[in-house]
Amino acid sequence: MTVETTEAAKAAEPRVRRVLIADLGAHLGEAVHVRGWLHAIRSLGRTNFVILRDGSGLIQIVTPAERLAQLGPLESSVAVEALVSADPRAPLGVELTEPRFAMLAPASGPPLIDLTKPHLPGGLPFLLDHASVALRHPTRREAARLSSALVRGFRSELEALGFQEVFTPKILGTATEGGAHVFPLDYFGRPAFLAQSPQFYKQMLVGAFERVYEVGPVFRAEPHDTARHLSQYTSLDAELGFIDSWRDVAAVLAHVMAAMMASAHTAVPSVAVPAVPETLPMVHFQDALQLAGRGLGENLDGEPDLAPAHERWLSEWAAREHGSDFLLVVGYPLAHRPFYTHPDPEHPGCSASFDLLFRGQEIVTGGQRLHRYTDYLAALAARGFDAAPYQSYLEAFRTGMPAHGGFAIGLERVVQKILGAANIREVCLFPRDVHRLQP
Ligand code: AMO
Repeated sequence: MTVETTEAAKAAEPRVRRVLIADLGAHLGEAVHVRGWLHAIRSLGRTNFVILRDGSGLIQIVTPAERLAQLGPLESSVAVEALVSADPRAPLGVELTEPRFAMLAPASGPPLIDLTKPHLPGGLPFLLDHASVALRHPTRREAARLSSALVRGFRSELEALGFQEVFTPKILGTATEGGAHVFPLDYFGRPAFLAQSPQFYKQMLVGAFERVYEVGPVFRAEPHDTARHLSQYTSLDAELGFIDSWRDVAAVLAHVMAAMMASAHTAVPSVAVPAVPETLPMVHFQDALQLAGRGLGENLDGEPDLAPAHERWLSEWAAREHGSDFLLVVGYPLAHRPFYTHPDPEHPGCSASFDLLFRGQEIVTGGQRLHRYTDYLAALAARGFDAAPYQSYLEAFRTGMPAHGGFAIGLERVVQKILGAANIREVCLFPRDVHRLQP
């Protein structure tokens, strides 16, 4: 049997419809046409196995020795006609036998990265530099599957709750989360910025739709070269009107988080996803400082924020005290939240806002917003900001804007913590950071 040409493979295509590897179990005893990449070749004594990989999975092909020599280098793409035979040891319960291979696109040589091992060799920078090859490895594709499953859960729960999906601009005339960490750009001769968040737009759209959500990229000119900061990440935003307090927002967040985890569990059963308590355990910011301070033997009185070490300690505390991987820290000092944040009427100087910690890391920020025009003018003035650049945003608050609030989930941080990845870049297909602009 010879390796057919690409033309011959094309001519053969209509005769046998292509079957995806994940679906082969349903074709036991049938002759099938599959396509994929030559993932690995294993020889066990007199038996040789070609492992073929397509977008859906891996399959073992029992291959006579004389046909092995005709195959191209690993990672070549090929078409295979073969018989689906039972193999109780295989994950799908089947293997392929009696194969006929046709070359579709030969690799020009052995792949730069050895994809045949259970774990990818090479350090993270090397794997990121060669992402187009490294991402072919099954372990590197897990994060992408998990990300899309989490987004599906986010969307479906919010749709069920009557939220409208919206798509807002990513080129803005003003910064939304403060002037630092913003990417400036030249917009036809005028200064503009890449959106740090859809914050202003989701608030304005509460006036139109009452409940809105968005899944989209946001940009932060993060100078920090840390394991949890990217310059571009995926923000899962929601905003809703007619709330009584930030507690209504936190309740929606708990539902959404549970739906995201359920969706992840269904789509990627091999990954252990955390249980989400119906009511998220919470601790007030001041108490969180004292707890973490005592726990770590530090005096944190008067600290404006929790450092990463404190977040880690608080998460361990929540796991011990509440049996929860999640902890809401509520009531951050108002002075350290963005100007649109609503004060907490019950705690002077504190904001009606929260962060959600998950396994030692902040993954969500949310809360109630100011909704009266005059409150916005006062908040901007208190920070020494000129109100003029914000006029089109502020217009919404002159026109009967109800009490409202929302939250934003950092998708990559959630995936990082579910998978236990040491670095956020491991779970992002093509990360952007202070050093990385390629690929
Ligand atoms: P915040 O700025 O806290 O809030 O961002 C919300 C969430 O986004 C994630 N995040 C990041 N992830 C990766 N790399 C980064 N550089 C990065 N920065 C932030 C975190 C964080 O919790 N408008 C508000 C949200 C709101 O109140 O609705 C905002 O953007 O998971």
